[in-house]
Amino acid sequence: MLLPNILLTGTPGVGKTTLGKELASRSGLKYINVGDLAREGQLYDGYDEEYDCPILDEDRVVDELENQMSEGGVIVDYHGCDFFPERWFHIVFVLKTDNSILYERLENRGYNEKKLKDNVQCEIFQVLHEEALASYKEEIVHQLPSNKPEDLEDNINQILKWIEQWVKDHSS
Ligand code: DAT
Repeated sequence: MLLPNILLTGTPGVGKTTLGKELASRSGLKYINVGDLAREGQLYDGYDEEYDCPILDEDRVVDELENQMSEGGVIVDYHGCDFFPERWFHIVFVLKTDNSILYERLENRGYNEKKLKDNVQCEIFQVLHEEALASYKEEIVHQLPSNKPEDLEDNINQILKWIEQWVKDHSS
């Protein structure tokens, strides 16, 4: 059976991992967290002193994922989306969280003041939405609210329906 590939993107803390894992368990699609994949494979290219984090080696990440992506049925989670091949994804969801809620979530993660401010600004300026629109066809990019548990439930149900329809449309 042919299955679609889904990209979940958005500022850190908006709920990509929470949605991705739940969606995978309910749909049977495979969940891949690019941050975890990079950590496990040490797919890094240097270190960013300002943000105190390793720099992703985007080419190696793409190489690592290529085979699975061409098979289909993968949910990818990452707070960036401009370096993935456009052809990989059948749909792109950009999660959105209100500033005050996001601030609290990132504070709970123990982010320092600069990282907190930069990430909340990233959300205010809709950086990931712009990046998604610049990288994929407008008609496959959708924003999803991600503030409260009911949003999570709604998003899961909406995406499950979309997957079901996609599978129907692509079975012959
Ligand atoms: P991300 O993967 O985008 O960094 P996450 O899934 O780790 O985000 O979620 C960050 C925190 O927010 C985590 O404590 C779970 C919580 N959260 C996620 N989605 C939520 C929602 N719809 N309602 C309430 N809390 C949510």
